[in-house]
Amino acid sequence: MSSAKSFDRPLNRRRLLTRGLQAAGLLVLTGCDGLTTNDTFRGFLGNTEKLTRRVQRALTPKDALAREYTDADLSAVFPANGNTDPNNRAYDELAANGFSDWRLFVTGLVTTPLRLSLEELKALPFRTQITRHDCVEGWSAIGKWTGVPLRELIERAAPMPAARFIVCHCADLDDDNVPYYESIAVEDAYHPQTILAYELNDRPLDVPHGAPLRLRIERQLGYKQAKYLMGLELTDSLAGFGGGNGGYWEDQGYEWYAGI
Ligand SMILES: Nc1nc2c(c(=O)[nH]1)N[C@H]1C(S)=C(S)[C@@H](COP(=O)(O)O)O[C@H]1N2
Ligand SMILES: [Mo]
Repeated sequence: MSSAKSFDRPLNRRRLLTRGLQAAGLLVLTGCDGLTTNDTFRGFLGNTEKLTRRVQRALTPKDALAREYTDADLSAVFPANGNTDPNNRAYDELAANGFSDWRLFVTGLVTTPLRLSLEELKALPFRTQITRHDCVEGWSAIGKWTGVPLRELIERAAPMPAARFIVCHCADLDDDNVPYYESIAVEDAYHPQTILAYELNDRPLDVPHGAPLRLRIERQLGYKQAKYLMGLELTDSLAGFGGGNGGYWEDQGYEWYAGI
């Protein structure tokens, strides 16, 4: 990612689109039956099922699902972006052992802190989802992700009432040795498509794509999809982490929520 300029336009366009869809949903909610029989309007929505989905999105935007695709839609190549090797000796040692000594820590404002091996994570319920990744640099790719729903871990850790954010601590450092980190709202951990992925396209996650574990939070932009996870920390404030804006790119001016 070179400059903030390059992503201003796509973001604004996305916001406009979202507003348009919400407006469409709200229009239907006003109960104007005439609209649903109007051919032009119908054509725009496609069919009743889509109509229902859009109404739901307007009603409960927090629960709306990102679109899911099929195997036939998978991108031939899923690019690796940002840091593609953590540049960190401790990580290299873990990778050399096939991550058998790696542990994911869940700490902070939780009743039961967790320390989980990859094997333990793989023994938990899992979800597979084929979704589109959108990077603000202007590329997208469709990939199949398998991993443990973050909800499974957060429920086990039992957040304290004060917990508002989950900070993702990553293993990688940039060329100036600044660590990558990200954060999400605790409530977004309960979204069904928020998973900690250990497979991409039916294969164990490789180093360029974030081995051994990375976040997938499908209704948010590429930079929220934290790779090289080492720990999750629940907190009531983002002020004490990095530059205090909730993430590596956020500290350089990017938007925190980054919704698509
Ligand atoms: N730890 C870490 N996570 C990261 C990054 C990174 O540099 N380090 N880059 C982000 C960006 S900008 C994008 S677009 C995606 C790229 O994921 P990919 O390499 O699997 O395509 O990871 C995101 N998560
Ligand atoms: Mo990105």
